[in-house]
Amino acid sequence: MQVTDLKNPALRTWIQEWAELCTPDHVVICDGSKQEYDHCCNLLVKAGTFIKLDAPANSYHCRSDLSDVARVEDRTFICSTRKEDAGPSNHWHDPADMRQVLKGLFKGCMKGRTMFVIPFSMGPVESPIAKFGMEITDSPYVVVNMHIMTRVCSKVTAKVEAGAEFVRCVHSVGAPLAETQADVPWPCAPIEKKYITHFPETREIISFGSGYGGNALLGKKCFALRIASVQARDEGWLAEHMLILKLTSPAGVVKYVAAAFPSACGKTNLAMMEPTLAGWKVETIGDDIAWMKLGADGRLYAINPEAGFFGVAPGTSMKSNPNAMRTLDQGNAVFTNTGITMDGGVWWEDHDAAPAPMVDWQRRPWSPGCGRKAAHPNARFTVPAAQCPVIASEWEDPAGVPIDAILFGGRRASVVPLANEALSWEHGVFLGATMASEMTAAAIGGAGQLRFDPFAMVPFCGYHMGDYFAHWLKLGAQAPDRSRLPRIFYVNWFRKSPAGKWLWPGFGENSRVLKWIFDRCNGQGKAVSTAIGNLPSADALDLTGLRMTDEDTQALLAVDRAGWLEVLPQIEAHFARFGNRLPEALAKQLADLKARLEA
Ligand code: O2Y
Ligand code: MN
Repeated sequence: MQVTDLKNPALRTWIQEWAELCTPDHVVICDGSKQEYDHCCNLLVKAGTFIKLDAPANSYHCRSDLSDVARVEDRTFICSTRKEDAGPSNHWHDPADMRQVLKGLFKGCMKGRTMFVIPFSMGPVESPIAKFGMEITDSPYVVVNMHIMTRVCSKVTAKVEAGAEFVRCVHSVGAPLAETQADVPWPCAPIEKKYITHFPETREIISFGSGYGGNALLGKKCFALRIASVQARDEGWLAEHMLILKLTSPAGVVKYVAAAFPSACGKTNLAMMEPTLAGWKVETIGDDIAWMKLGADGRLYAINPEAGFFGVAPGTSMKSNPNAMRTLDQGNAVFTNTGITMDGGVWWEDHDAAPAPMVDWQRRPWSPGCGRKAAHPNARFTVPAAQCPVIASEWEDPAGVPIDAILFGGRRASVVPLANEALSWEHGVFLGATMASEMTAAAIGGAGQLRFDPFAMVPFCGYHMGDYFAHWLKLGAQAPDRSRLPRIFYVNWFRKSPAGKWLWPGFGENSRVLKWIFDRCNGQGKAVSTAIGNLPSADALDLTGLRMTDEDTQALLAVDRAGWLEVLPQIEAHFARFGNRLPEALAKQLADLKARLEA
């Protein structure tokens, strides 16, 4: 299909205007076909970006530039008309000024390259919760990864042609090619020219200068979280940084759980977990993002808007996440910035295979003990979710799945117990709003200081987080039947003894906590009412087969009153950042907690 074939003038003009500004050599409208995927992979092999691997099947190794290896939060902007609407957690920029800056950068930026126009759906195309996007990009790497991570298809083009709404996404690696200039394997712009910009009022994303992950695959963090959080606020639903899992009891009863943890807390591992408790089953709906809407029956229904996993490779192993390893064994994956073994496979730190001489992520010779890491710490795999051996059969149900429990959590070596059930929806929102991890001694602020990441959304909320808290409260207040809303829990797998020993084994043993959560949602499961919430009573957690001392169990399930009282001023300071946009109800939750602790 040619641009001139497009009948929708809004779509056609938008593409033509960007093509006029960027001056690409060619414009291609993508169709999501296998030929298109293979063609882009071949282009990337020719350019030296990809190497076809011998194993797993139909998979590629990709290396990025040294300077382009992760999301760049300092170069990520929310360009709302009013600065106060972006809030204290975002970098704001005036939208008109930013458009001027971008116009300068995009002028001629695709010279010597092909402009691809990618029609994609976040969520199953026919789902009432799904939303469409069009991404203009000059990166075949983005085309390949969007094929895996979203639903790229001509059906979306047809729907947009027929008038369906779409989010306008524009991306360039920011590296035009002069007439005779040879390309490099990973074209990108220097850091000061990288701009990951969001225009929430017009639902636009414009990204310049980076080809990596969340900076360039605009369906993921930019659309499915930053823009979608604004759409969700305006339309009365939730766009969240949450995994979704299906939990089945030995009796065959199913509960669906959504869970928010900050990056690097094992979300993908939990989403694909192998329970150690006999007869229990965990299946995956999604590992990173959940879009949730109240259904006509008053329950909260969730879809995974993505179609693949963009997981962090280092640390992924048969111990930490056997189902991710099995998903990768099926092939059809892209491995970005991992090591390459001598037999044409991939390797990363904590991989199951013993380290042996290989080629590192920058394709330099590497051997164990050489003092460098073989994989970049943010090395990633992109792989279709459908290949996961524990993907739930209903993961693409257009209606979504009804959520029974919402989990929040962070890395807390002290104070916070293993599991805690909120006393109410408002208390649950308070737990989400006070999500935090402890900083290590090396981090600024020192050990014991908390880094707050409310709802794990600080890098991803497209508007003022005070208003975001209010939106969560409003959804609860407006629910037709509050008893049908999910119950909210706070979990902490990372508790340590004063001597620094992990108190909880984690991984598949987390199924013991999921069982208690399941029981609570089923109107069973014993809990003790405490000042901080409803905690599992010592006999409510199934610890059979675990060699835990009574002392450790007690430490995991106790209320550390003194510790909580010490934490309160940090919560107060955290809340103060939101000024008069902090909902009264959350200030009241904090005051009530203080009163209960001091009683
Ligand atoms: O560095 C990147 O671009 C990837 S960040 C990412 C990728 C997958 C899932 N979550 C995240 C995250 O930062 O939360
Ligand atoms: Mn994430």
